Amino acid sequence: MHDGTQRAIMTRLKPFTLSDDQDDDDAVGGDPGLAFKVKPKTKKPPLYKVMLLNDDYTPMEFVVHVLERFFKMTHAEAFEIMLTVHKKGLAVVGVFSHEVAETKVAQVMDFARRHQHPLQCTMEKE
Ligand code: TYC
Repeated sequence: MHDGTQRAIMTRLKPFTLSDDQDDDDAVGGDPGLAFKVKPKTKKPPLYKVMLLNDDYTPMEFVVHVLERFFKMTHAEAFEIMLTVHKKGLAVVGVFSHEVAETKVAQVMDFARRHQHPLQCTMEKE
């Protein structure tokens, strides 16, 4: 699950009669009351927004560096997103699988802690 693989779902059909559904293309077996079809169902894995939160102490240049380093942004992109966080309080900096989002959050939080900045990074299901 959660990996985009196909799951076969057994779907019960209404008993069919001669007047409807005469092609029998979705019926398996001879007993109408026990007719099933196999419906392949694709399930997309959930995605998670990774967000940076504003604070009054983390230097702007540090946030720009974080965005370049961990989110592969250009300097111009990073500067723009940093300013959005500074003005609005937070911004989504990327959307990832659960595992990648968790790794990004941990990397940013660890990097900020090591540099003694209070920068906060969180994730939320999209
Ligand atoms: N508000 C900070 C300052 O004025 C800059 C900042 C931007 C901090 C974005 C955190 O996620 C952040 N130095």
